Amino acid sequence: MKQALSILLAALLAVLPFMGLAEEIETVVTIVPAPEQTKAERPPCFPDPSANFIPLPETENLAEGKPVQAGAHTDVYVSRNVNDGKTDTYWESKGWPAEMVIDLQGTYAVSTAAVCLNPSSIWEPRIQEIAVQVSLDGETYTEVAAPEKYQFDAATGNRIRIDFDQVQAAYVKLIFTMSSASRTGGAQAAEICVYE
Ligand SMILES: [Ca+2]
Repeated sequence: MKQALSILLAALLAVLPFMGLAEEIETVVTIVPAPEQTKAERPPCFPDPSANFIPLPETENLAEGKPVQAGAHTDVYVSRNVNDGKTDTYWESKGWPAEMVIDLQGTYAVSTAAVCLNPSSIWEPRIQEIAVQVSLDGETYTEVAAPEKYQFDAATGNRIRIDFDQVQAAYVKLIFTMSSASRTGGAQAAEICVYE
C-alpha cells in the first residue's frame, strides 16, 4: 500500500509541469553588470550622512602632530592620541577639570578650535563643556571662548567647532569641565584641531 502511494505521488509530480501549473510562473532574469569597485560604496540613491556633519575649516589643522601637555589620563587613552590625525584613537582625562595644551610651535592668527570624537554611532550622544584659552609664551593665558556646553552626536559627525575672534597664539589650551556621557569619568577627545 505504502509503495503504491509513493508511486502515485511520483507520477503526479512527473505530470504536474504538463498540467499548466508550472507555466503560470514566468521567470525573468535581468543581467546587471557588476560595478567596478574595490571597497564598499554608497549607492547614489542613499542620502550622504556626512551632509549633516558640522563643517570644519578646510585650511591646515595647526594642532596635528604638535607637542601636547595634559594631566593624568585614563587607562591607555594617552594625551598624544589627541592630535595624531586619527579619530579612532582618543585621549581620556582622569577626572575634572581636564586641561589639554597644544604647543603650535610658532605663532599663528587662530580663530577656530574643533573637538572630534570617534564618528561611529556606537559612541552615545553626549554634552561636553569646554572653554578655550590662548597664550604666546605658555605661561599667561587669555580666555577666547568662555565655558560652553557642546552637543556631540554621530548624526552631526560627533564633532563640534568653537569659533572666536582671531587672535595671535602659540599655545592653545582647551579646558573641559563636564561630560554627560554615562561611561566616562573624564573628558574625551579623539582629535583636537586648531585653525587660523
Ligand atoms: Ca586621535
